[in-house]
Amino acid sequence: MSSHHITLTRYLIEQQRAGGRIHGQLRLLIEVVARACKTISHAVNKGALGGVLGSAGSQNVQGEVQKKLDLIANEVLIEANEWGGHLAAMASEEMDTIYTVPNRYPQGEYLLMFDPLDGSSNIDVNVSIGTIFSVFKKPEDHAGVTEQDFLQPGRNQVAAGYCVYGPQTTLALTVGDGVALFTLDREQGTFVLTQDQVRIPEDTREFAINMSNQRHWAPPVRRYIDECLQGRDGPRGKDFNMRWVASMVADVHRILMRGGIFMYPWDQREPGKPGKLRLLYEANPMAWLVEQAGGSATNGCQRILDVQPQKLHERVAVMLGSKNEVERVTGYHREAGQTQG
Ligand code: AHM
Ligand code: MG
Repeated sequence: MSSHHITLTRYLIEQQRAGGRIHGQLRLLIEVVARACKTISHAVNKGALGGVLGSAGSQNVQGEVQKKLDLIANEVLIEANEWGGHLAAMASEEMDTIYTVPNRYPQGEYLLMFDPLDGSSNIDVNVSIGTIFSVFKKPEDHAGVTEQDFLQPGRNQVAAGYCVYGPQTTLALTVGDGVALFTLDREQGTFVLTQDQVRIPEDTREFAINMSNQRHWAPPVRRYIDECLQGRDGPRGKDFNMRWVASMVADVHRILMRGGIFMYPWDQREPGKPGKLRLLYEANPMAWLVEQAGGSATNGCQRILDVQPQKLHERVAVMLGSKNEVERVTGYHREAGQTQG
């Protein structure tokens, strides 16, 4: 059968059969998340016609203005996931604290974390946005569920992915067996496998960073970007191209498809914050996807997946993508004696 006929359901059933890589409950969880992404995709597509654009007039716990679609996407994910019996609790970039599955539903053993609508600044201008998700198992040593249960290093993830709402709606998924991409077939209403075992080239001539922050960066990041900008006349001996969508999902998707390096480093605008992006909802799932596709992901000093979270909405510096470039910029941090990202 051609790969055009492998639906997400079939892919997951085959993963379940293949040495029990995933459990039936995890399969259900991933399918429910994918179904929620379909609903979000429809809302995104309707745009102004659906009355979903603009600000919701509220702020999240991190002080960011929430858009209507941020809240709609958050609701869709909660409603889809709370009743199935596969989850113990959820945490979201848009909620102050964890959301425990209500008592009226059975409690499962998984924890789901998500950024319901990533790239919020692009919602109203019709540029690609997405949903990012990450799944862990709840520690088994106690009953009930607490915020502490979510503070696990990213290497403990059992599933991670994103759905990008762009010209096509594409779901990227890993359950630890490489990265598979599924495209939403709108006529059929199903996600269809369109690429398996995605590989990120080890070398690249493309970087993604918000250059407007250049004057605030730390010396190792400045050095790396300065050398790229010098092109073939500089120490790198080759010209580089730059892309910045301002939607991490879209930037990471491009890197999965053709390579590149993405960076949102620490900068001195807010010296107390390690970076802009959130460890649990953004950095961890993307880092695992990138590693599963043969790339690397660090905070400049440490592998992202080894960072021990201290709090739910923790932020982290992010450098991910083509292996040799991520290793280079991480090496520049090491040479500069920087030991904390
Ligand atoms: P969000 O989750 O509130 O949308 O913020 C995260 C986004 C990322 O998708 C993107 O890489 C970054 O913020 C863009 O930031 P900036 O506007 O500083 O370029
Ligand atoms: Mg985000």
